[in-house]
Amino acid sequence: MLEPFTERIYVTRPVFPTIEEVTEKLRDIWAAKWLTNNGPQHTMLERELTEFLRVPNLSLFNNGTIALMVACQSLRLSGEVITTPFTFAATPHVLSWNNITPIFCDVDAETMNIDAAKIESMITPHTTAILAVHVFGTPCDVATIRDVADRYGLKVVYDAAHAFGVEIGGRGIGTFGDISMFSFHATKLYHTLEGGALTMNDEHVKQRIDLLKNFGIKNEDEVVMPGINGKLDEIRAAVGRIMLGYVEAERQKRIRLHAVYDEELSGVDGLTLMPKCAANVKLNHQYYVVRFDEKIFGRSRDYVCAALRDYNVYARKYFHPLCSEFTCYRQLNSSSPANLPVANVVGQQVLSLPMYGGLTADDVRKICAIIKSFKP
Ligand code: T4K
Repeated sequence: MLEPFTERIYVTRPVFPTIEEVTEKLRDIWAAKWLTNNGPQHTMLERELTEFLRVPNLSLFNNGTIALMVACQSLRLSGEVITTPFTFAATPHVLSWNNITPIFCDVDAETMNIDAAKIESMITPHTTAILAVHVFGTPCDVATIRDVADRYGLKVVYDAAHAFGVEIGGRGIGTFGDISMFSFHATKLYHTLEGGALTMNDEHVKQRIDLLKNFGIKNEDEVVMPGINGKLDEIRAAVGRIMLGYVEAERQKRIRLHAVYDEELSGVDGLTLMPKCAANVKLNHQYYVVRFDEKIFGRSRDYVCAALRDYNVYARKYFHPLCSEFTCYRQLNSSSPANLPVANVVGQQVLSLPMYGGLTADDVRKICAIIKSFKP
């Protein structure tokens, strides 16, 4: 038996800036005596991220979930929204919180993203939008989604929580659809501790969003819509400005680890590795996921996940259970397994392996050797 790791290896670890860099920024904030509500750090981070993500407009938020809630409000979505069951709980929950019924569409067997070819069959007179997720940073089939949305007059919102810095043909992923949401949670490639953003091509949509995230307050005398508090504070904005200096180096480290995983695991019968994207797609390598076909590999994903813990490796079953299996959604017609054959298989097979710049190539080789040792 291989030796277990001496310390826990988690699925991810946040990138930490130096204490000195943070202290320096805190001094600036203390000097400015400004903590939140559109302060100077916030203004500068919005500008810097707009450029970094190659988008025309961006609005910062205190987390990705509130940002997505506001996105739905800003487009006045209602009725039914077609989405994917293979995502984090936040995606369908924001629809429910907006009194919208999530309609689950099956996913593509390769990318694990919403199967764009199946969306049309899910449209009813109540459908107002498509909420697609670039799961694990792999871009959705944006052209087909735009086409079906245009033909039926639907809005398109992308949950790009996993897709920070992803580009298609040099175009920021946040420029596709009406609105895209990014999460800047600590576990993401780029973070502001907690935080998020919406990006949009239409400047008027940004204006609505900026009102909605600040209680609908237009000025001291006017509140023009029922808004919420979605504001990012100065300390998190300052951390975000520092973290922009770290993101490319972290991405490069993950590119190397991704290559080691590919090298060590390709050719193992019963494993499906990360999908390959078109050559013009710039990926962020935030996650590394593998699918285990029990019939061929000889062990189930659940077996592998549990057995890895004996070696101190804490991989995660992102995303299992499917959102369509949650007690709050499983009664929906669209949640029936017959409607979601591919998603149900993917949900049983998928495992997110450790992926963060603090890992060494040897760590990854050892994780792969442990996995391969499970094969009967
Ligand atoms: N849409 C999608 C598709 C998403 O994936 C997410 C979030 C959202 C929307 C919502 O965005 P936010 O509102 O969160 O901005 C984590 C994250 O909390 C969540 O942001 C993320 N997706 C999801 C995929 O993963 P958990 O419950 O798995 O996190 P947790 O606490 O188990 O952390 C995972 C591992 O990370 C830990 O085992 C150890 C490590 N860790 C974590 C934290 C917080 C650290 O080492 N240090 C830390 O500070 O949800």
